[in-house]
Amino acid sequence: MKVLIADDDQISRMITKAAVEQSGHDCIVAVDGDSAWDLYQEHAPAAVVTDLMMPGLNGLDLCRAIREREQDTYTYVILVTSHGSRKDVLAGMEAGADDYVTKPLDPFNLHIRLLAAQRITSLHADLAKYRTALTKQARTDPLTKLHNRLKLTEDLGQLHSRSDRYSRDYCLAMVDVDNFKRYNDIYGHQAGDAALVAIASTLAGEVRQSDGVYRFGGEEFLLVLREQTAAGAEVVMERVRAAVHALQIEHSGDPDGILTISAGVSAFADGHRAGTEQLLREADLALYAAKASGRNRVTL
Ligand code: GH3
Ligand code: MG
Ligand code: MG
Ligand code: MG
Repeated sequence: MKVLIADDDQISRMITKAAVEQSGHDCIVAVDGDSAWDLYQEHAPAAVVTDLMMPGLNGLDLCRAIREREQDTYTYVILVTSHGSRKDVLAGMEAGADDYVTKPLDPFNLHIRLLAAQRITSLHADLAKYRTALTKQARTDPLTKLHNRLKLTEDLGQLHSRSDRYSRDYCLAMVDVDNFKRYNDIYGHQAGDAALVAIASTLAGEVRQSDGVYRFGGEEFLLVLREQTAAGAEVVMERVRAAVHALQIEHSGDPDGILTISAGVSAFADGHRAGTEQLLREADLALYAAKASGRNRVTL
């Protein structure tokens, strides 16, 4: 572990440093609370062993500052108290310390506490990893591996407020697979799933890295095209439509004999700075028009 030691007394510092190193950990040493706080922010140590009484920022202040700042990582804090009075210990634990040792420091005593520190910080690290994975999983569609609707809501909210504030354009394209119910009926649900996966990766491959492709529902996808005018979005979506057609997925239940998509586009632009709900509705209406006028096409 990386261990930060904070003590204003030189002899105590040396004793603590020797004990921490003897326990097999790397040391960063601070001569007072303020420099400890600077070093903490710079090095993100796994554990802190701090003196209680220091000029400037004292051990309690340091504890509070650490607890206020930390988010995904956990820092294990051990207080070193001079007299071990109950009042000091209580104040320290209340300020966020995990444990304490008393001076004169017994290296063995510190060693076993650092073992606990290691276990706790590694548990926290596992937890953070788990949380990150879950957050990602909750926003991913398991079939297509595209982002799902939850992620869309979050991303679109962000993009919208930024675009609104800085007067930027963006477009939405609602995509729906044509005659897909019949496709499932003819080729089976598994083939239907495979077709959705192929279409999803084609959609993702045809737009910019900065654009977003989301599975909106069953066989519906939503594309978020950043920095794009309606005319530009129409060109992009026409290319996307052609790319799906070019997959040449056979569909005997379709008039062309090929599995195709239709798309409806709406734009957030000067003169039309509608809210996200409204833009989604508009894209959906445009999609409906694309379906009504024959499918395998893009409508604004
Ligand atoms: P339209 O051209 O008007 O869109 O006709 P459609 O048949 O595609 O429209 P409809 O909404 O009637 O049917 C959608 C079909 O999509 C029905 C449903 O079984 C299928 N579907 C939705 N999600 C999935 C999925 O995850 N896997 C498979 N295989 N099929 C799905
Ligand atoms: Mg001191
Ligand atoms: Mg549909
Ligand atoms: Mg459909």
